[in-house]
Amino acid sequence: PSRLADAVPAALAVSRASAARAPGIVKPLPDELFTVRGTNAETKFESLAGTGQLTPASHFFVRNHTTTPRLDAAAWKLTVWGDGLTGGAREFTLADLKRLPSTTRTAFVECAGNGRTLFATQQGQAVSGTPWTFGAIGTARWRGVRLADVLRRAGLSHRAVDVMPRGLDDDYVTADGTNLGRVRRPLPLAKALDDVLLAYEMNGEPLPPDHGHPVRVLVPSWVGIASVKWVGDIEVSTKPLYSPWNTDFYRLFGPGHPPEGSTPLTRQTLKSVYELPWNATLRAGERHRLTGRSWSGGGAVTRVDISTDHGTTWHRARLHDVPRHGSWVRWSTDWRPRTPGPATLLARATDTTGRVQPGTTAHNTQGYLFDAVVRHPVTVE
Ligand SMILES: Nc1nc2c(c(=O)[nH]1)N[C@H]1C(S)=C(S)[C@@H](COP(=O)(O)O)O[C@H]1N2
Ligand SMILES: [Mo]
Repeated sequence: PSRLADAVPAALAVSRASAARAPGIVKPLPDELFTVRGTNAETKFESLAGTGQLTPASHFFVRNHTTTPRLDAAAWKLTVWGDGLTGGAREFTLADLKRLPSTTRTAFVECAGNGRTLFATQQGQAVSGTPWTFGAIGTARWRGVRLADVLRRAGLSHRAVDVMPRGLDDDYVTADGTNLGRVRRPLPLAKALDDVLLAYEMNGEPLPPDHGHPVRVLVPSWVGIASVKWVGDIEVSTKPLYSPWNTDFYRLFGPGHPPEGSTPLTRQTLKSVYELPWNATLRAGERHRLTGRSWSGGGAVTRVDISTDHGTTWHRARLHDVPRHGSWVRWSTDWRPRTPGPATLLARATDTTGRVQPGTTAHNTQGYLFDAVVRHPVTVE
């Protein structure tokens, strides 16, 4: 036992002791920050209170189909290949990417299934998939190179229509034993050339192992599956590309949708969440400052309305961030509950496209894109 070990603060020692384990996630997952769900770790939304606009890597949710691979940045290479290139395949090392002009942007990554359990708990509907509450989202400052610059350097043909990044993590085998191969999802060329990054930094540090080290794709405002981690190759094609991640998954299925599902999901939807535990207890007769966050894949959130009387009356929350597309806004509101008993807190966002969160979300069997106003239960004592 060294002096250094003795010097570990008691609080940290306790959180280590109560850290759950997810098979294959590298970073610590202390109970106060994460709920482990299979191979994934969901951020406890209340733990974001006071973290600022950017989610520290220590708090950022992890969605792994398998396990975090340990990749050597010095040996890593990106292969760009396919009939959508004018020449042959091209390889890029990390040093090659870092020699290209860099771009930095703040963007959230949110799983398409974030909020999924609310289909069951708030709407009484059965859905399949990881039972996330609201913590399958984080916002970070990403630095990297524009995918457009890499594709052009690789010799992009004017006939290319789709690109498909693929991860270097293990093949994904479903519960029934079907091997779907490595995680990969096509992106239309128009989006790939617009604002997509090959990111090598998160919040000013090299990408941590769990978030795609050394390089991940970052597709602003789109469902998280588009932001392929640990990218190893990108196919560029003159024909539309398919993978299970844009055919069997990440489409809307169920009544009201064609048998093959909707078109593949692209932009994220609109949500508002309180930074408060579910069933939190609040004292009657005291003034509470309630805080939360709202975001939209469609545009910046410009307005958040609050109701504590089941939607009879609404008032505006104070916004604490400049509304920006692709990011979230923090907000607060003061509440002095008078009578003890159960209460429900509502928050409803509006974005620059004029979209407002609805009262219910149309059902889809895989529970994607929940956007309804959440009825957050609390107890007043
Ligand atoms: N290679 C690879 N990329 C991946 C995944 C994965 O399992 N493997 N999961 C995807 C999904 S479904 C989401 S929601 C995001 C999660 O990113 P994070 O773990 O950095 O929060 O990564 C996406 N990229
Ligand atoms: Mo996801």
